[in-house]
Amino acid sequence: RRQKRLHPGKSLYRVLLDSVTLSDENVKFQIIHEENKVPLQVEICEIEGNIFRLKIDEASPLKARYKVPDVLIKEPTTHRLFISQKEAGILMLSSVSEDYKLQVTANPFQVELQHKGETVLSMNSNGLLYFEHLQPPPCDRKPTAENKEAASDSLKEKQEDLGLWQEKFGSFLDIKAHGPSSVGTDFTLHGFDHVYGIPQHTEALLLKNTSDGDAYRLYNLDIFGHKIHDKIGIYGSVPLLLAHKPNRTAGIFWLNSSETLVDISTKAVAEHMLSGSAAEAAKQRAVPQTDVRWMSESGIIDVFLLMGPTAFDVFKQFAQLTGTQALPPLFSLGYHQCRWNYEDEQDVKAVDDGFDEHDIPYDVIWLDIEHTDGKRYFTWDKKKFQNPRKMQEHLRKKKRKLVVIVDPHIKIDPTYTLYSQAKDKGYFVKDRNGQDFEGICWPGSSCYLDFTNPEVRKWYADQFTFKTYKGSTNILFVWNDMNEPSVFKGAELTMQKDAVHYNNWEHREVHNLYGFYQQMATAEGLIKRSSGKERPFVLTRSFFAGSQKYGAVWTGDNTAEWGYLKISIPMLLTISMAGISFCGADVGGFIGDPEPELLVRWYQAGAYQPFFRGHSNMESKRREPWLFGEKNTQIIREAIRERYVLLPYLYTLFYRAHTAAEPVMRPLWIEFPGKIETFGVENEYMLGNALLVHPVTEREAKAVSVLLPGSEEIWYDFRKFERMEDSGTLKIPVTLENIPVFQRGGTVIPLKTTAGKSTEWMIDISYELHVALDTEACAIGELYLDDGHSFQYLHKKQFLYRKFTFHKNVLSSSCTDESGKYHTTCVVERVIVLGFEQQPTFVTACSKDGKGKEVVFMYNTKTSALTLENLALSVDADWQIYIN
Ligand code: MIG
Repeated sequence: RRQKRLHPGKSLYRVLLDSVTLSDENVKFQIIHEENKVPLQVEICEIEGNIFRLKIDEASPLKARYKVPDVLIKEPTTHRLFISQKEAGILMLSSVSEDYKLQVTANPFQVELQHKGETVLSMNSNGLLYFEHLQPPPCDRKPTAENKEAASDSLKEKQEDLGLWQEKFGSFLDIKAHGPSSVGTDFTLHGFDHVYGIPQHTEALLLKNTSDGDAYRLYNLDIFGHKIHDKIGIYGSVPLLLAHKPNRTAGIFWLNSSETLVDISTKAVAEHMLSGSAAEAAKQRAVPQTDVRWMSESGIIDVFLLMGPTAFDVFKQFAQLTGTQALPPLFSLGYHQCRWNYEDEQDVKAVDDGFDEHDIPYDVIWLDIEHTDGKRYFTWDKKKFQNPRKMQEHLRKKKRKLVVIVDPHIKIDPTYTLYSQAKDKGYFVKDRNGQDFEGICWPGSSCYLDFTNPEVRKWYADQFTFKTYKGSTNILFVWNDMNEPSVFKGAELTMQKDAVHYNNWEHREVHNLYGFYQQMATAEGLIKRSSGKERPFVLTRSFFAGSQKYGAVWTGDNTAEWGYLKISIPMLLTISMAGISFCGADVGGFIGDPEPELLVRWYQAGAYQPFFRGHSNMESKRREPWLFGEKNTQIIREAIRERYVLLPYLYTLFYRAHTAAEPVMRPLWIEFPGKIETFGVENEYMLGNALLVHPVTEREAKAVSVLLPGSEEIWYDFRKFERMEDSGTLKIPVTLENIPVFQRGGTVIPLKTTAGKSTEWMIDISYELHVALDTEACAIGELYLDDGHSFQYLHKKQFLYRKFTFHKNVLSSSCTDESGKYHTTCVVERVIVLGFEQQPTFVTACSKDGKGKEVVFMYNTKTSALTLENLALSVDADWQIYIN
């Protein structure tokens, strides 16, 4: 409200050019506000890899302001900037390469970032830089004339209205011990009219223009039954915005963990063309422009400008700052069966058996809050789970895993060791009076662990050791819920902003980081219990920039309605673009009961999304995949089996996400950055660079309209292998059996030849390659392989990273990373070449020993698919197949 009183116009900030200093790390100078005269310190630096950082803090604040810790993986490596001009009110900074220039205008203060003469973005060009300097509370102030006036009644009332020192929210009073401390500024993205990112909202892929009062909000909240198309923040926040135009992608990463609002306005501005003749000089061209205004409740301005120039560069730049996706254990890419709740050991066993009886693969069964002794996490309900170890041994024999829920609130109960220990050690968040903050949650009155404290995180991590966590085994993994944090009867169902954390920071400063820290501590705990050997799996509901390092996220309590299936696609794409590849939505919809058709469609979509879990609410009817009649069971089985067969490809994509920050699930525009028709597409997406997936999100659909982008591309039906006649928008007939999936020409996809009961049952199953030829009759693809669960790939380089190339009718398998070694007896059994123009006469395979072997083949003249059978070519060796 206070920031919104500042309207676009001339900024009152001006640069004190005398204060400019230059070092290897940065350029510093002060700016001053014409009215309040409070100097701010500006720091600009160039970070390796086309990133610029701009920090603004008070030059001498009353006390230190909050600077987000632990999100950047390291202090970024900087390049020295050069001052190329400092006169006439302009400070010109150049990068070493001189490709980038930062033009700082002194009065009013503005920064313009140019790349090879093109202005990409500018800051404060709308004059919305806003910075509330810390002040002593009114009662401490010396009675100057100004303050006397401020104390006068009418003004006091006005201040209260603006919530400077306290603010009411319903029946809650937020006392702001440190007074107003809001910060904000605007950016103009020149030539851009497509912007994305800043999850999490139940919103469209393309960010919309906001008007007064409907800014995108970044404030982690537990909103049960959240609405669709709403800009209120839910569960998690990543303050990263991407902007795209055909020849460039850029990103703005606003590193601030307090409540943040983002206003967006896209418009066309008239650009005068430079030209000779007077008549032509009058010509104007409409150039798009997007203005983005960031407003945070507290902290400092610390913003990273990610200059791309491609989307993949932006992803790398963001990962360079916040880390890449953790490589998931392979089992976690299988199917997960969850429910609130699987009641007891018998129920778990019966559901597990049900999957085998119905021949449906799955990897993990989940236990929700009812498995505990009265919502005391790390314990078991002694009646329902009398022998949890035995239950886990049973699952282990079936080569399956267990995930249990562990929430951050701790039941107030002196006989509960976790509570009494944490209480004694002072590990809970405090209220404004210094007492342990008490809130109501599942267990009743609860306290909240202060995960912002490193000592608390260490202690928490230690709770996961097998000795301490009674009844846990190494097939048990963890789910962190309610970590926004959710506080029943709290303001907006979360913790009061004046609660106090480690080092005396108020909750308002750290709010959006709370869940990030819990997942961090949990993941560390799981790694620790295995003495650093095993990869953790932790699912979290709340997240922040960098959460990708710790595991997976899901989109929370969606509803069993078609609209929620539909919106899950842009929601997952947005989370993926914000660095978190391992994401999913509850299959079936959490709240309510899906009609069977919706459930089937949801399984079909989920099978082609990164995190694949069926889940349902306590009040929902049972929903195991075999409860909806033989036909639906059959279709769901098929969808899940397709997922399992596809795992080699998916795992390889996760390796790429882990090592090269490429999102697993990606919007079309990232793969086709020059094709404007893809920029807003959100009803289909790419899985890696090879598969285009179009979930069916309408009831009784007979056909869907699919965009196959790129006039120079060839697309193949993923299941029937036939080449699509055309690219462009096609009407594709659909049945309930499956959803449209296409393979892009020029790619090779590794698959398993069949599915097994779980990922662990599939280790020895042989591989199949789908080689889809492009217009040049070429294709290329990869396979990444390791033990699927340990860190040996990292510490001992125990992995295989293979490349498959098809060129001039030769398919070759070669090594992409010689440093990796991993022994497998697995073979490539079958190869299917799609789009092979004519029937071959003979085919030979040559492995390393040089011996050629004739290959059995089948050629389908109708689809032009060539199938090579019984190959038995080692996965870990070089070989070639010659087609004549
Ligand atoms: O408000 O633990 O989003 O997945 O089943 C309900 C019970 C609390 C919310 C989670 C949901 C979970 C449920 N939890």
